[in-house]
Amino acid sequence: MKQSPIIGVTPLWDSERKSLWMLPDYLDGIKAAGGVTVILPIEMSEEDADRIIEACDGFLFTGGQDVASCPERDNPETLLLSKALQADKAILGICRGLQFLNVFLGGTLWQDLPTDHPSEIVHRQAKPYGNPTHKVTLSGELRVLLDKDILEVNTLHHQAIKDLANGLTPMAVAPDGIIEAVRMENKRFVWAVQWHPEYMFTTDKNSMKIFKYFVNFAVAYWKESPR
Ligand SMILES: [Mn+2]
Repeated sequence: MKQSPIIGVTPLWDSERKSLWMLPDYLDGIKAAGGVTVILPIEMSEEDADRIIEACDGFLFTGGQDVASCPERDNPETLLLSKALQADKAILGICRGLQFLNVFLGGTLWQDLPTDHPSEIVHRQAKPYGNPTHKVTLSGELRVLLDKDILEVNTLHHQAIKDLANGLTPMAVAPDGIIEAVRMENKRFVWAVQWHPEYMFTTDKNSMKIFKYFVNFAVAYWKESPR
């Protein structure tokens, strides 16, 4: 029987309908990399969160609302992230997921790039979202994983890291200085990217490599404590 790690995915929140939702691309990326996905709840007690942390081998923190603007997401994600970090589970953040990790650890954000950090680089591209539109310069483990210095990425954000939190190391920087990927020191796998590999993995092998690397770390956790 094939056994795959379980990746808990933070749901998106529709504030008009008061409803959870999900973009299937996130789930598809994890699935293609060999993980089983579970969409997490919005409301949970501390005990619920402990049980969820036990049950999942890794966590994907998805994109969406500005950090600190959506308590429906900020509250459960704060609880989950603190417990997932404590348990040293595999964590991948995408877009808001990167910004959330930075703020959680004490960093700050540019609230609106066109207003607060204007540059030549357009960080909020038009469709199709699978097309890369700006470059990032890679460093550290991400550079090693992808075996290249420059990566072309898509970009769908208007906020970005301003002051990097202590404990985070940059792994990709845009030409205007915006940090677009980080990893957390002293953890087995806590990575986050500002771009959207879930829109690119079907055509871009670099995006697939990031999902696979994440899922492979989750496999290691699952093997340590099989259910
Ligand atoms: Mn960007």
